[in-house]
Amino acid sequence: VALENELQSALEERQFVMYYQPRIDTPSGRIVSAEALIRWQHPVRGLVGPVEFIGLAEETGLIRPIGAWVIDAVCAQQAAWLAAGQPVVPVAINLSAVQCAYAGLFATISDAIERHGLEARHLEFELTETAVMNNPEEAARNLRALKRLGVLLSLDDFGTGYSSLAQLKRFPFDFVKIDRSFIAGLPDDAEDAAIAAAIIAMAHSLHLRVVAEGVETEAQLELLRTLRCDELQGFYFSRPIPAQGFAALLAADS
Ligand code: G
Ligand code: G
Ligand code: MN
Ligand code: NA
Repeated sequence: VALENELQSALEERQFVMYYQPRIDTPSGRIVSAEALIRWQHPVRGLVGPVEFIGLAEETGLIRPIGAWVIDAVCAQQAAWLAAGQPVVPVAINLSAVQCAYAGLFATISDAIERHGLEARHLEFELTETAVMNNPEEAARNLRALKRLGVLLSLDDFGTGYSSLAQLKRFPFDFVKIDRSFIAGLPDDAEDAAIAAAIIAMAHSLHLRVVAEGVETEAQLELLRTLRCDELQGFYFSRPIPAQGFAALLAADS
C-alpha cells in the first residue's frame, strides 16, 4: 500500500524520467530510432527501474495516467529537439496490456501528437504478443487506428509468448523485436541461432523488419548481420541513457 501511495504522488511530484536507448541500422551502423524507457527518480530509493513498479501500476490502474504521462513526455521531448533544429529519429514507447485494451488509447496518442505539433512518424509503439492477445479485438481496433494515423508499431519480446507470427499478421506491425533471451546465447548456442534465423526469415517473408534486442557483443552483431537482422539494440551500442546524452549520440552520428 505504501508503494502504491508513493506511485500516485510520484506523478504529481514529477518524479518520473524517460531514458533513451538507441537502435542501430545493421548495414550502416547508424542510429535510426530509440526506445523510451521510464525510470522513477525516488527521493529516498534513488533511480528505480520499471520492473519494480510497472506491475503495480497495472494492477492499480495507475498505468493509465502514468502511460499518458510517458506519451506526453516523449512527444514534448521530440518537439523540443525539432524546435532546436536537432536531428530526430522515431522514438518507441512501450504499451502495457491495460493500455492496449483501453478504448481511449488512440485519442490519448493522437491528442498528444497534435498538441505538440509532431508528425505521427516521429513515434513508434511497442506491444508484446501477450498484451495484444489479452484483448485482441480492442487491441486490433487501437492498432488499426494508430496505423492509419501513421505511427510505427512493433511486436516486442517476440518468442516469449504463445502466438505465431502468422497469427499476429492480422495486426499491422512494422517491426518484430526478437526477445533478448534468444540473443544471449549467440553466437555459440546452435538452438538460439536456429530460432533467431527462423524468426528473421519468417518476419521477412511477412514483410516485417526485425530488431534484435540485448546485443552485448561484437560476435552477436556479426552473426545477426549474417542472418540479415535489420536493426540492433543493446548494451554493445549503448545502455538506456538520459535525453541529453542520447541527443549528443545522435548529433555525433549525423
Ligand atoms: O528499462 P528496462 O530498463 O528495465 O525495462 C524493463 C521493462 O519495463 C521492459 O519490459 C519495458 O517494456 C518496460 N517499460 C519500460 N518503460 C516503460 C513504459 O514507459 N511503459 C510501460 N508500459 N512499460 C515500460
Ligand atoms: O521488454 P523490453 O524489451 O521493453 O525491455 C527492454 C529492457 O531490456 C530494458 O530493461 C533495457 O534496459 C534492457 N536491455 C537493453 N539492452 C540490453 C542488453 O544489451 N542486455 C541486457 N541484459 N538488457 C538490456
Ligand atoms: Mn520494449
Ligand atoms: Na523487448
